[in-house]
Amino acid sequence: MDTLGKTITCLAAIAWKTNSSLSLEEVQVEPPKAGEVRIKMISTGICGSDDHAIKGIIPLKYPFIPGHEGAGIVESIGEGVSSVKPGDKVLTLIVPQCRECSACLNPKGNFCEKQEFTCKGEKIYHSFRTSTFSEYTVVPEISVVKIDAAAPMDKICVISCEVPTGYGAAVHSAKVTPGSTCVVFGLGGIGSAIVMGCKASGASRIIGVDINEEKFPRARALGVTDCLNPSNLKKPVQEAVKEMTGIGVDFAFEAIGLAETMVAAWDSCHVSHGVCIITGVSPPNSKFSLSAQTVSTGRTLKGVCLGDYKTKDCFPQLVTAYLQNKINIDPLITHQLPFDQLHKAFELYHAGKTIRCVLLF
Ligand code: PAD
Ligand code: ZN
Repeated sequence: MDTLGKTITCLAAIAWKTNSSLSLEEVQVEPPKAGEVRIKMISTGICGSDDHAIKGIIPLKYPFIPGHEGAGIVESIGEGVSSVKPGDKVLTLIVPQCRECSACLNPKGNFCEKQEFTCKGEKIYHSFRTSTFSEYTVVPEISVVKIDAAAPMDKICVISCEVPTGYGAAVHSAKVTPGSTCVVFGLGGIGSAIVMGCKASGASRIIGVDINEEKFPRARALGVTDCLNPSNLKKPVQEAVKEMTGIGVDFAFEAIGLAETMVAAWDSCHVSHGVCIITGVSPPNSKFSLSAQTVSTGRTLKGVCLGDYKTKDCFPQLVTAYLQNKINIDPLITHQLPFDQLHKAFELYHAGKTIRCVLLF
């Protein structure tokens, strides 16, 4: 391979400062060092977390190359890398799996402690050490996983974030039960995947909440039985949900990232056994308070990252489940655009037109 051992000059999207529009630039991608993997990206999704990072809601050090929901092919590997080889199809992992830290060794949860690494003495956060908005990227071996060679690379990137986060929150974290009632706050990429998981688990009623009614038809097609737009209600949305279900839902999910909708999700839960799952990511200084009395009656509040899946162990299994027609990721991807049309893709995202727009390299 003629790129082997050489620095590659390629196109990447750079966030230079908070809230500025991304700038497509030529960057130099060095060969992988020991323990690193260089990937030729094939596809990457635009996730709400990328938008949060660009806006500074998830604080990262500027300038950085955003993107984490990526699928690609290994171009070359550094010394000591054994789990992937050049030519392998891979997904990038926004949460790595080192298999050594206390989080990885515990059967519950997945929030690996090796989230950060240093570069030239500065701390770089792992979310964007995946940096998939680039034709080539270099990631640590713990942040990449080999997948089935039959995977369709123009779509499979959503199994690197949207599918495990949403579908996994419902089927793996909450373990939604047949015949149960659910409410999903936010019907974007993650919320849509949650709806899919609730439906697959046999929920009898799925209430979808969003301020953008353009999201409702697709949400209904995925399994939402009732749509609520809080802006059109004369009462707080949680009261509407309680009235619709008698005493509250069995499972509530928040997929927006706002303190007020997290509280609304909690208040929508059945007073005795309701489970409230938070997947939305909020700014670091954001806080919410719950009525203390509502806590002692038995409800559960749980934050969930990537559906609690151990990423390296489980993402290849999700890919296989898709290839075996056990999960259908296709309705979660509404747009596909060439990478150099990134700005158009973000316009569509900000206009609320997309569930997931996948960029193709
Ligand atoms: P998205 O922008 O596709 O969806 C957000 C949805 O929320 C949109 O449909 C909005 O219209 C809707 N919305 C916005 N404000 C309100 C409101 N006040 N009331 C009701 N609806 C509203 O983003 P996404 O689905 O990609 O991501 C959603 C969140 O999940 C975001 O906070 C992201 O950072 C987080 C996330 N978490 C994980 C994880 O593992 N925990 C992974 C990936 C994304
Ligand atoms: Zn994501």
